[in-house]
Amino acid sequence: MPRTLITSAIPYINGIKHLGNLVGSQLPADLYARYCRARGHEVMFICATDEHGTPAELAAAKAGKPVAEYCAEMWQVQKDLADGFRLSFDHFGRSSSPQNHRLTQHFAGRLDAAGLIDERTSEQVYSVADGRFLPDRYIEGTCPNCGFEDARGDQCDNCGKLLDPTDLIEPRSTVSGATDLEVRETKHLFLRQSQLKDRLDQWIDSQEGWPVLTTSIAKKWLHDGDGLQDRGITRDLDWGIPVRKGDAPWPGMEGKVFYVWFDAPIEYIAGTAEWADATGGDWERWWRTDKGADDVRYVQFMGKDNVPFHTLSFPATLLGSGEPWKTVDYLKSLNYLNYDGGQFSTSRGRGVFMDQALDVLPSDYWRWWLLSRAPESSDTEFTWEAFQTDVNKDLADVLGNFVSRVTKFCRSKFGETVPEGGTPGAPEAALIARLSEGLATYERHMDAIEIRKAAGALRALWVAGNEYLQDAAPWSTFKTEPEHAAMQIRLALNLIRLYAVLSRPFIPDAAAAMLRAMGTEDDGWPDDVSAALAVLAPGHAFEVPEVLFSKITDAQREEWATRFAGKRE
Ligand code: B3M
Ligand code: ZN
Repeated sequence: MPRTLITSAIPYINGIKHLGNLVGSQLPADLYARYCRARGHEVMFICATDEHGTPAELAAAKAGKPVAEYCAEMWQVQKDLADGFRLSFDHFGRSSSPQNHRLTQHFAGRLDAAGLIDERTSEQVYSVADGRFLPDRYIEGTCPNCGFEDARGDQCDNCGKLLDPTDLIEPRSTVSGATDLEVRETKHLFLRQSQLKDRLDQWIDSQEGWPVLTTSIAKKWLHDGDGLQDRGITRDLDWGIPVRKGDAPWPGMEGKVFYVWFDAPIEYIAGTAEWADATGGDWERWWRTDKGADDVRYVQFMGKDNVPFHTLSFPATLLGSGEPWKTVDYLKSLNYLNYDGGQFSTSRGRGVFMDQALDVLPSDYWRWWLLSRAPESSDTEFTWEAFQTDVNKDLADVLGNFVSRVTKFCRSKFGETVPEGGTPGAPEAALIARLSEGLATYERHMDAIEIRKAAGALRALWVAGNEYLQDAAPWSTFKTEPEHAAMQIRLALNLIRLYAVLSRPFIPDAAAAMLRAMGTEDDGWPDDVSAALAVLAPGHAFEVPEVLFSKITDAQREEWATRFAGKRE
């Protein structure tokens, strides 16, 4: 049985994600996990919340809650939304878990033992009033590049320039607004990535068939400018994983924590350990090549902005440890989804957020649209017009209508059981040939994680059934040759079951409703289309399902476009 480990980039804890975030990693990862399970793989699918760093601390402060309490609450909110979108994680973990503390400290200790960690003294802004250093977003001021007055310590949101807190003009603390700031010396740990440059370069070259988007980003970081930079992996913050060398304290590093991007990817491993602790499973056989993970295929999903961390920093941690950790085999990175002529914006509340989406329509509508239009080769755009058109055409007119016509016609002429009668002829043979070829295409695209192409191939299978039904026209054959009409309908009812099986990774709720209506639990992936179309035998009872997909009206479209254009509370 093939074994597939799948991870999705772990969303930051501070707030509800929008649909652009969802389609950037979690949703495509879920599609692939569901597909692999359907094909009989043993799958481990891990996601989690990314809980450390200044965004978490600041969001908690804004909510007026202790950061641990804020994170626990937001984890539950994100978990419920993931369930709402039917994201089928084997475990949805937390980067603040004890397992991640232990593993992160373990890796730091190993890297240090391998001579890959330097202690360096650097100058940082210290707030006398707050009694603390002000890293990253704890400090704001005027951008030296464009003059924007609310630039953050790590980046200017106006011109995009990456900044160091000491670059800011007229800096102030975002904790208290204090301006009596000093520059003080502080010691931090640096991961000597420059030492690992050749190993990383070779490791990337040894990967087969990685998407160009992925390798070109990694190579740029390895070779452009001064090449791969050493990276600070600690911060002067309270909330985070305390700096330790494995089980031992780290002299001089008391009161400091690891940088969020150091511990976040380690949570993929720790999340699997959380799963093991909760279920009695064995996580090492997924992650240690000396303990059975050598036959695992590991696939990661993420937005393109996360690629450098997954092609360089995280592999540097794993390879640098000198231990036999499993590294990624295939990395699927996605571009951005824009919203109606601009960007989704969390800070301005622009676009549709996961909770709002589920208030408006069930998850399958969103899953289908987002996946069938996934931003793979370039950025794509969500528009309400495109959403309405695709949902109405693909889901309501093509798939939904097929199911409803076939089941209703059968009920009215033959009753709610699969009818007996007639032998298939040339049109049925032609349909089976077309479906067989289409199925092979669908599998090829799913295997390659070409999401839009896979959606197109699935849609083509739905269309083939509709065209067959249109040509076969059992409603007219019934008048002269009821036996023949019975055969046509028997085939079409079986096709509903087959569509449920094949469509399930995209639209799991509709697929489940179709299987229920067909009165079967046989959801085995087809080896052979002919055999799959004979599963429901004459006499097998079925029911006419509720409407699977309703059309989106113009009035709804207009109302939603207005509602989501503006400011979210
Ligand atoms: N939380 C950024 C993001 O959500 C970051 C990903 C971490 S993956 C280890 O896009
Ligand atoms: Zn600027």
